[in-house]
Amino acid sequence: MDNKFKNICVIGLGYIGLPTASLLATKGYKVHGVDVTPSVVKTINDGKIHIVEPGLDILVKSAVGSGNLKAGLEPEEADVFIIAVPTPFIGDHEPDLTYVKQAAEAISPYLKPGNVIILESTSPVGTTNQLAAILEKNGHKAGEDIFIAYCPERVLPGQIIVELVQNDRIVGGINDASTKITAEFYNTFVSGSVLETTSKTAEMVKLTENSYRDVNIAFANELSLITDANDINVWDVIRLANRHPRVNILQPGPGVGGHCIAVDPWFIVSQNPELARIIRTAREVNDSKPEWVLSKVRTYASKFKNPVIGCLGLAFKADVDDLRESPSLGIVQKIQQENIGKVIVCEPNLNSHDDFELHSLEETIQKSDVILLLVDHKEFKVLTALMLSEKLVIDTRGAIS
Ligand code: SAJ
Repeated sequence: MDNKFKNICVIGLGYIGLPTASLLATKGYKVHGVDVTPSVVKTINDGKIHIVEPGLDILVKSAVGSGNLKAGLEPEEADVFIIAVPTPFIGDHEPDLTYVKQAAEAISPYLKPGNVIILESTSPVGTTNQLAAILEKNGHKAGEDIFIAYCPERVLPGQIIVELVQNDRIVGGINDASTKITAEFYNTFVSGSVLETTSKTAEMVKLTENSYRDVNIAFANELSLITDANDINVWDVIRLANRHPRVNILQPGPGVGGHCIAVDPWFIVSQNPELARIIRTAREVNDSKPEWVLSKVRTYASKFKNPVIGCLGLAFKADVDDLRESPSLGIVQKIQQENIGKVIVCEPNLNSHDDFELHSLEETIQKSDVILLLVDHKEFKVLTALMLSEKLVIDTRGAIS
């Protein structure tokens, strides 16, 4: 490879770090991946994966097989350091930057002049400057000897491998020199455009993208409550309204899940509590949707002496096995806890679940009085109202034709 970046150290081998590390390894970089969990390190060094994402198994196998990707518990010297660690919230939706700070301390002893340090984790505005401050405190000249930038990950779970290469990237350095050198690095493996800005703007862009989606889903979810109260089919309303050239409403569901859209808008709210009124309300609207679904289940179940409730889907969205922050899982757990009825679960993307025995679609339908469709997995899209004419149906996703 005739570019100045040769060795890459990726901190955090989760949903973003592992695909990124493997992709870079297959592009010819020597990649050292770091994770705090020994079993994750071992799995990857065996050429296997600990998370499910289409195409990732093949990518990791070939990256490890080529000798270009190896994993370890400690960082190593490199030309580029990529930090892709979790940034959850704690308490009253306050961002928790512990893992970013730990990563900064962990790489500090390995940094040399000319190194590029990139933060990809979704972060509150100002985090990249905090990262630079930690490295400064440890004796590095940020922006002069070492270059520091924020480049948010923007990939959609389920399409990570394709979007890692094709998506446009936003690069915001702590100074111009940092922006330029980081953009140069991304241009070596990204086919989309690499757009340059400041670190604070790049941080805000990432939070804006996910908040925009959350607000738009909240609009659809609120609409679903209003139409239901007025005995109007929300899916018809949205389909027909979307035929207007300047209207594009998203789809209602049982709530918003995953580790991104349900989390990131709070970073804006927590930094701007007085100003972020729509963003906060959208979070509240989306977070209250599972309770609305549960009230429907209670009403329908009350029509039977010993109700059996067939729950279709546990994942946070269609065609993935990811249960993190899943409103569907939360709803099914509540039905069970409240003893609203006997629960039968079908989740075609999982082989097993600790709390629930999993059943086939046919068995779930056959044994249930109430059918609660929670996720629009492709396996459920074959269902029609006619097939379920003897059941009471709650279709939170409009998947049943
Ligand atoms: N959802 C709806 N109705 C919709 C669309 C989504 O109820 O019309 C729900 C889904 O069922 C799910 C949640 O929203 O519970 C989030 O799903 P998603 O597919 O909208 O997004 P994620 O969380 O899988 O990925 C998002 C993406 N961000 C945007 O589309 C702006 C992705 O590009 C980001 O990289 C990712 O967050 C992230 O890591 O931040």
